[in-house]
Amino acid sequence: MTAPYNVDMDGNTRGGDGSWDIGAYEVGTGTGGGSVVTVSPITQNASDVDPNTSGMQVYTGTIVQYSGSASSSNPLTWTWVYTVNGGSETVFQTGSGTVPSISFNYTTATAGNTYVWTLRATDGTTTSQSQLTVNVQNPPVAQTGLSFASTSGTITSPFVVGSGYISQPNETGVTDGRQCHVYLHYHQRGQLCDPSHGQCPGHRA
Ligand SMILES: [Ca+2]
Repeated sequence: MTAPYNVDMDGNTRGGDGSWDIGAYEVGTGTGGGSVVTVSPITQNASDVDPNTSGMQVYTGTIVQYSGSASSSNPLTWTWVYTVNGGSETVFQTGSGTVPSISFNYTTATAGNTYVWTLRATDGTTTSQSQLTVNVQNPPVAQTGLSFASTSGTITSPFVVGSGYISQPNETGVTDGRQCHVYLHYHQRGQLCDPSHGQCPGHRA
């Protein structure tokens, strides 16, 4: 509509929030709108790895998905932000409409850090937010022996997993182009040695 019919008696643009409101006033914009923005609590798909410490703890090497939602009768703009150890805010992702879940990779470099995640939503007038505090820890190190659960792994054909073993049901050779890569990542202090090849360097029987 052309002026002066495009604004209400308070000067708010009619239809400015995407809907043409019934009556003399545009609802939801300006000081008299009384808009309500609701933001749900933030949830994450990783469990609290340290039940003996208050708050939420995750291990390094974990990719954690964060979810939340925001609602209002007006169109919303949302922002996922985080701080590290009380520092300034970093915008992780922002947009409008439905709030998407996000994934964050807690690399080994994040050990010992405290992250505060914030999901913030605004309709231009009212802003609401939810927060979740997360402490990042190194995963536990095997104390005795060399048997411990791997934190991650990928098995590809022709290898299969069954009964606690990795095996290959069909024989293949080097000429078939098949290769077996075994990567061992361990945090045990000392040296990994093979007793069948005699004394290990630095090892005293
Ligand atoms: Ca805890």
